[in-house]
Amino acid sequence: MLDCPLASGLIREVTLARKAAIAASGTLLALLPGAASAASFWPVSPQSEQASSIVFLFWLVMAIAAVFLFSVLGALLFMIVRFRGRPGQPDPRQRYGSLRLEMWWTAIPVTLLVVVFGFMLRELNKEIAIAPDALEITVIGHQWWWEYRYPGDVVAANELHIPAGRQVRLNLQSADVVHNFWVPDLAGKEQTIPGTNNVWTFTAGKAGTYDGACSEYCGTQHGWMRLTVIADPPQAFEAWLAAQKQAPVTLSSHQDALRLYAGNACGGCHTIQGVSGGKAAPDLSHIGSRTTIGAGVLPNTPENMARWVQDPQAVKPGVLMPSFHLTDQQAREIAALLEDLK
Ligand code: HEC
Ligand SMILES: [Cu+2]
Repeated sequence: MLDCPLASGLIREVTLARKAAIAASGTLLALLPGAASAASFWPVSPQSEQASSIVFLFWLVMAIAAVFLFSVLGALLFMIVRFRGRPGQPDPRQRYGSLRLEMWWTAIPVTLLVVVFGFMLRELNKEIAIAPDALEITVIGHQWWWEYRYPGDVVAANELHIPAGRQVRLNLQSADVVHNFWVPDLAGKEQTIPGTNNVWTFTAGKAGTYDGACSEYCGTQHGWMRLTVIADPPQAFEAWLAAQKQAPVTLSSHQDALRLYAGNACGGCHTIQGVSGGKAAPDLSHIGSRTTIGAGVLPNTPENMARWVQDPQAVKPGVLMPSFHLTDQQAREIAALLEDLK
């Protein structure tokens, strides 16, 4: 039988399919720890009223869908077994159209949609209500990082500090292409569109750190356009804001680094308060106090800072910052300066 080309071909196919299935399940297992560590992207762990609204709607629709899924599958299974063809049986009576049935299966979905729409309107109204004491922050999406502008000329990047328990009113804008601001535990997604101001509000229920990301493809490094929201207790937030207004004090001990900073025209793109006023790139006045570099691509350590400054194109290919081919020594000096800017 194995001489038959069709049969041996089939056996080969089946063996291949089995191997592929085993490989695929292995990959899935390997992915599991990764899936677990991405827990904060699980949409069902809301930490704000707004995210709770979304989760409520999510479960409502899931529940309705589950009821229908199981009743349709159950009915199908029943029919398959109960009315299966038996030997010698004639064809069953055929039916063409039934006005009564068609009315039912139009009326039920319409009612369901109206009910879901009603709930959605209720939640939406909560979502867009702006509290009188809301803190207004302008969020500007850039390829591939986030700029935040607070009242009182405070500018920060990538890590958004907010006061816990107080509503924030974000003005979402873009410097280049469409991006999408998304922090799953705190709110739904909202776009940043060039030339448009999209208002977005949420209130972090409790202090904590919440992961987010750009969720609309915006160019090669879209995947490294992460963001973090840090909800501080109100007093800690005020202290943070006050500290941001202070120009860095340790500049004088980094004269060589400042010369390199000027010589490589870093200040044409970057701001360091009291040194340069570039607007095209993240404000570096307090870069030393951020936890990551390059919108999440590297943890902020002195070694990583030197790596970034020396060759950002190697760390985040395509990034809109040129590599300056600095020597190791030069990169370390600039990194020491930057790490000191708390
Ligand atoms: C042509 C404009 C430009 C110049 C010149 C430039 N950069 Fe940048 N830089 C950028 C951009 C854009 C980013 C944001 C990259 C990203 O995250 O996608 C950046 C990011 C950075 C970051 C990380 C900031 C953060 O918040 O994570 C550091 C540090 C940095 N640059 C230092 C320097 C230094 C030091 C120089 C000079 C040697 C320099 N840059 C020159 C455009 C520039
Ligand atoms: Cu983006």
